[in-house]
Amino acid sequence: MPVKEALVKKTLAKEALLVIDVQNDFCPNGSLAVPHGDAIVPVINQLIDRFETVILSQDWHPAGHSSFASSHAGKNPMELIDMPYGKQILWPDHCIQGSKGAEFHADLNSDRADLILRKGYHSSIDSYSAFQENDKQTLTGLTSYLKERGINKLYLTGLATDFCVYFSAIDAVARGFETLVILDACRGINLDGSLETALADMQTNHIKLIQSTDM
Ligand code: VGL
Ligand code: ZN
Repeated sequence: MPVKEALVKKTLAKEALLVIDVQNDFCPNGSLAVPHGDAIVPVINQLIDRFETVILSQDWHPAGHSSFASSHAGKNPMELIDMPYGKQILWPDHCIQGSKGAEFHADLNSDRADLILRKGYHSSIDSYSAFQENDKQTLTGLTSYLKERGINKLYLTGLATDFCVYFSAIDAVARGFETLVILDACRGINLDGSLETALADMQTNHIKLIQSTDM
């Protein structure tokens, strides 16, 4: 790359590391355990050391949340239901506000986070994305936060690749952020091929899929 172009690129890119939902309930022994979810913690900690701006999201549901199968008589986890905003997968109870399961993994270095963004706190709407809830209308405020700070490039990590990381990445790119997903710093749930679908859809949407070892 010519020197001038390199300089322009450097001045224009203001980056942030976004760490999605690295919480006990998504790790082994958690109520919605993602296979090997805890394996990403050391990878993310190394990345945190390299970024000036670090933002963590935290899935944060009230007890009895509408995304829990236990809130719907006769329904089991992983079944689909119709919500006013569309189809919703029902999950085991997870990440209940103030519970041990909702805490970040004990080894995650959360000290350097500028922002801890909680989501999923409205009883009747789930929120996979860190930008907007599943009704695709209710905003979390993250877009404004990032734009006010002049951040235009996002590196996504965390859990789960095919749900909260995926929806956050799709919403990020739709809002004009240059969006990269660091695959070895993510793990997926993979429900009926959801991981493969999510990876393909991210590529279609010009989200770069990279490895931390290539950075
Ligand atoms: C998530 C399902 C339900 C996630 C959160 O963080 O990917 N998945 N709530
Ligand atoms: Zn959740």
